[in-house]
This record gives sequence, structure tokens and C-alpha cells, in this order.
Amino acid sequence: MDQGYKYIPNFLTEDELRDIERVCDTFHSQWLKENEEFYKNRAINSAYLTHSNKCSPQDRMVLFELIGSCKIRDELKSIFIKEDPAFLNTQLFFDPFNKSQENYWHRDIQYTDHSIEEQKLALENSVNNVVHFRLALKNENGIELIPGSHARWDTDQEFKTRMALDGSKPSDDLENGQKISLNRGDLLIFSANMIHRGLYGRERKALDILYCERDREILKFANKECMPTKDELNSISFQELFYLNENLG
Ligand SMILES: O=C(O)CCC(=O)C(=O)O
Repeated sequence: MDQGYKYIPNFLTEDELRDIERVCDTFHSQWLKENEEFYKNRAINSAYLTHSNKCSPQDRMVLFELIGSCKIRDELKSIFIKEDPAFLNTQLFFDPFNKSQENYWHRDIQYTDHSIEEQKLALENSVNNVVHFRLALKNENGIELIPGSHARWDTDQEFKTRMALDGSKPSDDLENGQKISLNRGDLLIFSANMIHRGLYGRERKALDILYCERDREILKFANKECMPTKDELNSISFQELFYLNENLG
């Protein structure tokens, strides 16, 4: 992860994917019914797939077993070395309804209440570390990212583009962008701090699991209703991921 990302082809087998995809499809059909206007206007993702009001107990367990699986634990342990990791949230990414809707370069941290100075400090000190684990459920164009940008501030061009300044648009091409397309079952791990954008166009269906360090400032964005109950926790391999979250609001 020196460059802020890691691509793992064939992370899950067809057998492992089947149930996960079924759960995501069930969630998505219901979400579409409840969010038709949002979907038609601009949505590119839904979130909170494990919410107890949105997912049956059986389906939640399918997702929790993946989120807290040994395979994922091994990856998390190699990323979060100083701090223990925690589960933050899930998101499901799809193509925009409006096929001419453009994508946008960003760092996730720009949507928090951090000032520009605080964002710079966070990057320099490698804090506010959130990572996306993107699991492709279909072959897709994937993500374009700027390698190494998780650990440094923007160039002038990058800043103007992602902030839409001086006539730049957030969808403008950037130098050094690296496109990583994904096949069904592939996993892309990337730092949410890096400059990145989604690549639309092949009716994608990707499950993102977000993990962070055990930092209350980040975990305040976690939703308690999306966490396993004490009983459910017993059948999850990497239970420590959820311990701290249990006490959140
Ligand atoms: O895939 C996308 O459309 C954007 C993904 C993204 O920006 C993110 O996961 O933070």
C-alpha cells in the first residue's frame, strides 16, 4: 500500500460471491423503490447495507461474515499497523441513471468538516485513515486514482480540478491518473484520502466495505444499527472489528 492502493484479482470465488450478490441485489431492489427520485437525479451509490431495518438477519450475517472474514483480516492487519482497524460502513456503487452524468475527482476527506489546513495535516501525518475495500460483483471499468496522493497534498492542477476552480471541472482528466479495471470477484483496496474517481459505463455493481482506524472522530460516522448484535458477533471470525463500534450512537 506504499502507493495507497492494492489490487487483488480473484479475491473471491464464484461460490463465495453467489450469496453476497444475492444479498446486495435484494437490498438494491428495495433501495431503488424507496429512492427513485434520488436515483434518477444523481445517485451513484447507496449505503448502510447491514442496517437492521433494511436487511434480514440472515442476509446481514452473509455480509458480516465477509466483512469480518479471515481473508479480509489478513489484508487489514497489513494496512493498519499502528492502530487496530474498525468496520465503518458499506456502500453499493452502480452507474448513474443519466448516462451523461460525469464522474468527479475527489478525496473523501473533502466531504468532512475538516478545513483545508486540517486536511493537509491529516495527509502529512497519515491520520483519518479510511480504506475502501471494493469488491466487484460485475466486470467494470473500476477506479482511476493518483498513485501516492494519499500521502501528499495536491498539485495546482489537481486542486483546481477537484475543487472546480478557474474553469476546471472535477471530471477533467488529470496527469498521472491510473485506471484499474476490475473483474467480478476482484478486490481493490484504496485509501479514501487519495485523489480518485469512479469510472462508469458497464452497469457496474460493486460492494465497498469501509474500514478505518479506531478513531472516535471517524467512527462518529458509523451507525450502530449497521453493527452485529452480541449474538451475531459470536459467529464472525474477526470480531474485534466491531467491538468499539458497539458503543457508538
Ligand atoms: O466509484 C465511484 O463512483 C466513486 C467511488 C468513490 O469515490 C469512493 O468510493 O469514495
